Amino acid sequence: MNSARSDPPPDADVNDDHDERADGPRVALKILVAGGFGVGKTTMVGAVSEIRPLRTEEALTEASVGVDDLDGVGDKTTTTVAMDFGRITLRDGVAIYLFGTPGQERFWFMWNELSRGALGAVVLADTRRLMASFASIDYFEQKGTPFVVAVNCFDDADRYDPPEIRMALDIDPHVPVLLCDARRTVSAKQVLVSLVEHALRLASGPSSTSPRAWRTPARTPEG
Ligand SMILES: Nc1nc2c(ncn2[C@@H]2O[C@H](COP(=O)(O)OP(=O)(O)OP(=O)(O)O)[C@@H](O)[C@H]2O)c(=O)[nH]1
Ligand SMILES: [Mg+2]
Repeated sequence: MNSARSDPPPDADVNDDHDERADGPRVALKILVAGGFGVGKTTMVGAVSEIRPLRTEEALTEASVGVDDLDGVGDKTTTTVAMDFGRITLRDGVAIYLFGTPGQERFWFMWNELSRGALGAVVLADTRRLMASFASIDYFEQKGTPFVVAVNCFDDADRYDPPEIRMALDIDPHVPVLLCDARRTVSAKQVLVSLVEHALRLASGPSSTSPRAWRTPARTPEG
């Protein structure tokens, strides 16, 4: 497997001027960027990372045909086979270590490894293929891991309001549903801040993330 480093995105200027770097961050958090195949996970990690992101992209080959659902992913030619890794330091001395998960079903076994010790997860979704993100939502619900759902607004996708997305994905009222552009640093960073705030709220209040018995379970890495 080739682990390729890629150039930082042109607008990856997050915290270039922050004061914490010399002393290191006071708090380090691990966050996952999950969601279905091709929803923009690698793009989001690259958009916010202040270091050159580690990527494990491999070419989509003929072997994918009939195995992976390639509908609606346009001219995508590569896929994450292990993980993405990036880091962002917030201004208050909080470093976030970002782990992007693989989206293809055959690499789901990585999710258990990657989710160990995570504060929470961003579940990215694409309104053209909402089903692709069901498994991630079920996975974090079952684990009791705090998560937010962030709809990556692709240019050629129909726009829906968060309440419509919440209903379509059958998401609990306490789970934040956001719209974002995974390519944009500011937008992606807002999603991360929302997740940290959500996780802190849950940690300071009574737990309400237990799985709902009546959701038809999707297949997940544990199921
Ligand atoms: N127009 C548009 N294209 C995007 C956006 N986000 C990602 N893309 C493109 O969509 C494709 C898929 O993005 P990736 O970031 O590789 O998706 P992924 O979720 O990591 O994919 P897997 O790891 O294969 O599951 C790439 O060609 C991106 O350039 C977006 O917000 N808008
Ligand atoms: Mg990827």
